[in-house]
Amino acid sequence: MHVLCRDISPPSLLFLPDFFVENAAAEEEDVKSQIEKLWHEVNSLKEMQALQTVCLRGIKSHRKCYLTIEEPKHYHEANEDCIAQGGTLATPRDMMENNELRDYAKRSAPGSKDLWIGVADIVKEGQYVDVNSFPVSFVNWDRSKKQPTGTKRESCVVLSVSAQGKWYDEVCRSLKTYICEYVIP
Ligand SMILES: [Ca+2]
Repeated sequence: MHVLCRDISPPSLLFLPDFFVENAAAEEEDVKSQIEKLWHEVNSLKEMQALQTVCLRGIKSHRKCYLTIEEPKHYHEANEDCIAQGGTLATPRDMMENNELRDYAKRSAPGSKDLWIGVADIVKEGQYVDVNSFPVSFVNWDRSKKQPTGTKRESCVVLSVSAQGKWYDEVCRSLKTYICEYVIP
Protein backbone atom coordinates (compact mmCIF):
# COMPACT_ATOMS: atom_id res chain seq x y z
CA MET A 1 0.00 0.00 0.00
CA HIS A 2 2.77 2.39 0.93
CA VAL A 3 4.44 1.83 -2.40
CA LEU A 4 1.22 2.44 -4.30
CA CYS A 5 0.39 5.64 -2.53
CA ARG A 6 3.86 7.11 -2.54
CA ASP A 7 3.61 8.89 -5.86
CA ILE A 8 0.06 10.14 -5.51
CA SER A 9 0.11 13.80 -4.62
CA PRO A 10 -2.94 15.49 -3.16
CA PRO A 11 -5.10 17.31 -5.70
CA SER A 12 -4.19 20.94 -5.94
CA LEU A 13 -6.54 23.74 -6.90
CA LEU A 14 -3.59 25.42 -8.58
CA PHE A 15 -3.83 23.07 -11.52
CA LEU A 16 -7.57 23.30 -11.99
CA PRO A 17 -9.01 25.56 -14.67
CA ASP A 18 -10.20 28.94 -13.38
CA PHE A 19 -13.87 28.39 -14.15
CA PHE A 20 -13.86 25.20 -12.07
CA VAL A 21 -12.38 26.96 -9.06
CA GLU A 22 -14.88 29.80 -9.36
CA ASN A 23 -17.73 27.34 -9.74
CA ALA A 24 -16.69 25.41 -6.65
CA ALA A 25 -16.41 28.61 -4.64
CA ALA A 26 -19.81 29.78 -5.84
CA GLU A 27 -21.33 26.42 -4.95
CA GLU A 28 -19.79 26.56 -1.50
CA GLU A 29 -21.23 30.04 -0.98
CA ASP A 30 -24.60 28.77 -2.13
CA VAL A 31 -24.57 25.87 0.34
CA LYS A 32 -23.45 28.23 3.09
CA SER A 33 -26.28 30.65 2.45
CA GLN A 34 -28.79 27.79 2.30
CA ILE A 35 -27.57 26.47 5.64
CA GLU A 36 -27.81 29.97 7.07
CA LYS A 37 -31.37 30.30 5.76
CA LEU A 38 -32.37 26.96 7.29
CA TRP A 39 -30.72 27.94 10.56
CA HIS A 40 -32.78 31.14 10.67
CA GLU A 41 -35.96 29.21 9.86
CA VAL A 42 -35.31 26.66 12.60
CA ASN A 43 -34.66 29.45 15.08
CA SER A 44 -37.79 31.39 14.19
CA LEU A 45 -39.83 28.17 14.43
CA LYS A 46 -38.32 27.54 17.85
CA GLU A 47 -39.20 31.11 18.87
CA MET A 48 -42.77 30.71 17.62
CA GLN A 49 -43.13 27.45 19.49
CA ALA A 50 -41.79 29.02 22.69
CA LEU A 51 -44.14 31.96 22.20
CA GLN A 52 -47.12 29.64 21.72
CA THR A 53 -46.22 27.74 24.87
CA VAL A 54 -45.94 30.99 26.79
CA CYS A 55 -49.18 32.37 25.40
CA LEU A 56 -51.03 29.17 26.25
CA ARG A 57 -49.67 29.11 29.78
CA GLY A 58 -50.14 32.82 30.35
CA ILE A 59 -52.44 35.32 28.64
CA LYS A 60 -52.47 36.92 25.24
CA SER A 61 -53.26 40.59 25.00
CA HIS A 62 -53.03 42.50 21.72
CA ARG A 63 -49.51 41.97 20.46
CA LYS A 64 -48.06 40.65 23.72
CA CYS A 65 -48.23 37.57 25.89
CA TYR A 66 -47.75 37.76 29.64
CA LEU A 67 -46.61 34.99 31.94
CA THR A 68 -46.40 35.15 35.72
CA ILE A 69 -43.49 33.35 37.36
CA GLU A 70 -44.33 32.47 40.93
CA GLU A 71 -40.82 31.63 42.08
CA PRO A 72 -39.57 34.82 43.78
CA LYS A 73 -36.29 36.26 42.48
CA HIS A 74 -34.16 39.41 42.70
CA TYR A 75 -35.02 41.99 40.03
CA HIS A 76 -32.02 41.18 37.81
CA GLU A 77 -32.43 37.43 38.11
CA ALA A 78 -36.09 37.83 37.25
CA ASN A 79 -35.28 39.82 34.11
CA GLU A 80 -32.56 37.36 33.09
CA ASP A 81 -35.02 34.51 33.50
CA CYS A 82 -37.53 36.27 31.22
CA ILE A 83 -34.77 36.90 28.65
CA ALA A 84 -33.71 33.24 28.78
CA GLN A 85 -37.27 32.36 27.76
CA GLY A 86 -37.27 34.85 24.88
CA GLY A 87 -38.98 37.75 26.66
CA THR A 88 -38.30 40.54 29.15
CA LEU A 89 -39.89 41.72 32.37
CA ALA A 90 -43.35 43.03 31.54
CA THR A 91 -43.56 46.79 31.00
CA PRO A 92 -47.06 48.28 30.91
CA ARG A 93 -47.10 51.13 28.37
CA ASP A 94 -50.49 52.61 29.24
CA MET A 95 -53.30 52.29 31.77
CA MET A 96 -55.06 49.62 29.73
CA GLU A 97 -51.98 47.37 29.75
CA ASN A 98 -51.41 48.15 33.41
CA ASN A 99 -54.96 47.09 34.31
CA GLU A 100 -54.63 43.94 32.25
CA LEU A 101 -51.39 43.06 34.02
CA ARG A 102 -52.96 43.76 37.41
CA ASP A 103 -55.98 41.55 36.68
CA TYR A 104 -53.82 38.77 35.27
CA ALA A 105 -51.43 38.97 38.27
CA LYS A 106 -54.39 38.78 40.65
CA ARG A 107 -55.65 35.63 38.94
CA SER A 108 -52.34 33.89 38.29
CA ALA A 109 -50.50 34.69 41.53
CA PRO A 110 -53.16 35.15 44.20
CA GLY A 111 -50.53 34.94 46.95
CA SER A 112 -48.40 37.81 45.62
CA LYS A 113 -49.14 41.32 46.75
CA ASP A 114 -46.64 42.86 44.34
CA LEU A 115 -44.63 41.73 41.31
CA TRP A 116 -41.55 43.04 39.47
CA ILE A 117 -42.17 44.88 36.22
CA GLY A 118 -39.50 46.02 33.75
CA VAL A 119 -38.95 49.53 35.10
CA ALA A 120 -35.98 50.78 37.15
CA ASP A 121 -33.84 53.86 37.86
CA ILE A 122 -30.58 52.08 38.60
CA VAL A 123 -28.29 54.14 36.36
CA LYS A 124 -29.61 57.62 37.14
CA GLU A 125 -31.61 58.35 40.25
CA GLY A 126 -35.15 59.40 39.34
CA GLN A 127 -34.79 58.53 35.65
CA TYR A 128 -37.02 55.50 35.17
CA VAL A 129 -36.23 53.37 32.14
CA ASP A 130 -37.45 50.09 30.65
CA VAL A 131 -35.32 46.95 30.24
CA ASN A 132 -33.83 48.41 27.03
CA SER A 133 -32.77 51.58 28.91
CA PHE A 134 -35.40 53.74 27.18
CA PRO A 135 -37.20 56.26 29.41
CA VAL A 136 -40.76 55.16 30.20
CA SER A 137 -43.51 57.62 29.29
CA PHE A 138 -46.21 55.87 31.31
CA VAL A 139 -45.92 55.57 35.12
CA ASN A 140 -48.51 54.64 37.71
CA TRP A 141 -47.01 55.56 41.09
CA ASP A 142 -49.02 55.25 44.26
CA ARG A 143 -48.91 58.97 45.04
CA SER A 144 -51.08 58.44 48.12
CA LYS A 145 -48.12 56.53 49.58
CA LYS A 146 -45.64 59.11 48.26
CA GLN A 147 -44.17 56.65 45.75
CA PRO A 148 -41.57 56.53 44.45
CA THR A 149 -39.71 57.19 47.64
CA GLY A 150 -36.84 57.98 45.32
CA THR A 151 -33.91 56.90 47.39
CA LYS A 152 -30.93 55.18 45.83
CA ARG A 153 -31.75 52.19 47.97
CA GLU A 154 -34.92 51.46 46.03
CA SER A 155 -34.31 51.39 42.28
CA CYS A 156 -36.60 48.68 40.95
CA VAL A 157 -40.34 48.87 40.41
CA VAL A 158 -43.19 46.58 41.38
CA LEU A 159 -46.81 46.60 40.36
CA SER A 160 -48.83 46.28 43.53
CA VAL A 161 -51.86 44.06 43.24
CA SER A 162 -53.01 45.05 46.72
CA ALA A 163 -52.85 48.74 45.66
CA GLN A 164 -54.96 48.14 42.53
CA GLY A 165 -52.02 48.08 40.12
CA LYS A 166 -50.22 51.15 41.48
CA TRP A 167 -46.40 51.17 41.34
CA TYR A 168 -43.85 51.17 44.16
CA ASP A 169 -40.08 51.37 44.02
CA GLU A 170 -38.36 48.64 45.99
CA VAL A 171 -34.91 47.31 46.82
CA CYS A 172 -33.76 45.42 43.70
CA ARG A 173 -32.44 42.57 45.80
CA SER A 174 -35.83 41.82 47.37
CA LEU A 175 -37.28 38.49 46.36
CA LYS A 176 -40.46 38.92 44.38
CA THR A 177 -42.62 37.10 41.88
CA TYR A 178 -42.67 38.68 38.44
CA ILE A 179 -44.36 38.87 35.07
CA CYS A 180 -42.54 38.30 31.79
CA GLU A 181 -43.80 39.72 28.51
CA TYR A 182 -43.26 38.33 25.04
CA VAL A 183 -43.89 40.44 21.98
CA ILE A 184 -45.76 38.62 19.22
CA PRO A 185 -43.89 39.30 15.98
CA1 LIG B 1 -40.59 52.79 47.55
